[in-house]
Amino acid sequence: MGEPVLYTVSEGVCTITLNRPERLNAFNVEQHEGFIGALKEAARDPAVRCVVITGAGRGFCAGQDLADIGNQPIGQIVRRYYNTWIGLIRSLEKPVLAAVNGVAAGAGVSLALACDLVLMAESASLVQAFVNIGLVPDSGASYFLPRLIGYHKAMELALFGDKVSAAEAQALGLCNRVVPDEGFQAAVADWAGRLARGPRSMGWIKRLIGRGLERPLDEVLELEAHLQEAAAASADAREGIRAFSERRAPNFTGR
Ligand code: T3D
Repeated sequence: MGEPVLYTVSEGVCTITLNRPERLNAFNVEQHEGFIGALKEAARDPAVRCVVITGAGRGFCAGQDLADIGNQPIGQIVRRYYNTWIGLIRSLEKPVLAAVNGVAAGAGVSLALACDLVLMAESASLVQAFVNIGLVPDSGASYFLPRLIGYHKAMELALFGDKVSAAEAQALGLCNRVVPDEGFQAAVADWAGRLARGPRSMGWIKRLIGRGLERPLDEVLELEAHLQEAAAASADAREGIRAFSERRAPNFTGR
């Protein structure tokens, strides 16, 4: 068995691959630790301009490894690992793209929903599997689901635990795009490349849209003013405005 998490950086795109394909990339402690380390490194490394999270083999992530459950108190595992990586994805000031190459279940769905953009391969699917084994949604599922699709649909998925096809996920608003399997890697590379060539303000846009969901209008207006000052002072904003007046495409550097 190889490393449970693979990490590469190329042309500004960091790709983090969950790599336990024989278990559909379900999380054990080693995979949690590798994933948390990878997210911290992606946040720290200035060469990383966007992050792609995907799975090896035919699955994206099947949530908790059920062969590994019960070795530690569940609340402790959820707080120490799942909650930590969900927080890291949300606070990472770089766009994070979930490339859902195959089935996602339980916390694997939460992982996709925590990302900023979600691309699904046509054959991929999502399963709110918690109820099927007598558990409750975790890793932010109860936060993301009703916000994305409303209370009743969230309840339907969470109470019945049925498989949702990629096409249905898109119709519900659980992913941005569905791509035919054969074109999936190219579509992921296209979006990741665009994000990696984007300006520094992309990270601040992520912070703003996230706060816009949660905070009252007056606070968000103030945060917009504050971050607009920061954005306007960035090298990328200077380049963007110069490029506009020179009628050419901007060359952003992420600073
Ligand atoms: O512990 C805590 O801290 C609590 C935290 C909980 C967070 C959670 O995520 S709870 C939810 C855990 N996940 C599940 O309940 C999902 C279980 N898996 C499934 O329901 C199905 O496998 C799928 C719907 C994901 C895929 O179905 P299918 O038919 O495409 O594949 P399969 O044949 O069921 O699975 C393929 C293999 O992966 C199989 O192994 P085998 O027989 O080839 O040796 C299967 O056992 C293994 N596998 C799939 N999911 C898991 C798993 N092994 C361990 N843990 C899994 N979650």
